[in-house]
Amino acid sequence: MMASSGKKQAFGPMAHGIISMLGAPHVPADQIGGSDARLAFLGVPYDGANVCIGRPGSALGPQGLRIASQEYFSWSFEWDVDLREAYGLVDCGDTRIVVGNAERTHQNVEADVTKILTGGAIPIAIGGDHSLPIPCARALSTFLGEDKRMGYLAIDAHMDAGYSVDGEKETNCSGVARASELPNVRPENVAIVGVRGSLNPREWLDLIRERGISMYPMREVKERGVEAVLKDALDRVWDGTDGVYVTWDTDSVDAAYAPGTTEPEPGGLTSHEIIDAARIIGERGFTALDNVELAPIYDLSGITGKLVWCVLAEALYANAKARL
Ligand SMILES: [Mn+2]
Repeated sequence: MMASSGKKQAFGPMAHGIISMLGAPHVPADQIGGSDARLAFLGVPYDGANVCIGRPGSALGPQGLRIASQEYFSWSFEWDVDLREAYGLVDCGDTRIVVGNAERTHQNVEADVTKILTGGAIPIAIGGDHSLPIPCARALSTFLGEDKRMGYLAIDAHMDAGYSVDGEKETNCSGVARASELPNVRPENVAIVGVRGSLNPREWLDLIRERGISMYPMREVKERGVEAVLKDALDRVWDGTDGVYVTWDTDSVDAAYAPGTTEPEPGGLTSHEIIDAARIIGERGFTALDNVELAPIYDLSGITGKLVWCVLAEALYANAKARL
């Protein structure tokens, strides 16, 4: 449809057909290689590795984010970038979940993320609980190869440095522990931003200190500002590395701005700050990205889903402007 100016009209029906991320076409992960996609969303509706916290619900995260994304257009006046045009955006749908088995579910995630990477697209994985970066970072590590180096940035209220929980190693609080064990990840290229509160047991801090991982607690973010801290953290994860995995836990945001998460924590980033952080990360670049622990069942006004979409979109707009 043409607008009166003669240009293609953007204000058409926003949501129609099958609900996908931003209404993007559905392209299965194994067909990314034959498509023009440069960025692919992958849903992982799984919260079965949730061992550290009391509330389920993040399995509905991908569905919730797809619905929230329907509220937005793909073009932003602030960036003059159209996400669907810039990235040939697609939605791979959801990874096949193996009920009751985190390892086999993670194998499926790893296979799908590997297909997206080898197909030439940036994977954006949507959880699901915070075990999600374990298979995703493993896929990126293997994709880069042992002769290349990889950085890992976590934005999270929690250190997630649990070596194991009751013998389980692929849990929602082990992401940083597993990432820092990957063969081409050096601990000095691992950084965590936004940690706060006493849901962080002593042994997690011990592991972080023993391995030499950088942590920027929320108190430091408040004192120095999100821009200064993010720039330091990005300098570390990009120092001598060939790719960076970014994992973003919704609970890094203050509970007042992001109630729709499994473990809402007070005293976190404001919505302004997390959007700024996304812009800074997008400008510096990322090789793969996730969002985890969005739990629509606690998101009574739908604001958390909208925030998660806006933050991801900001990172993608900034990345497109800087390098596409
Ligand atoms: Mn967390």
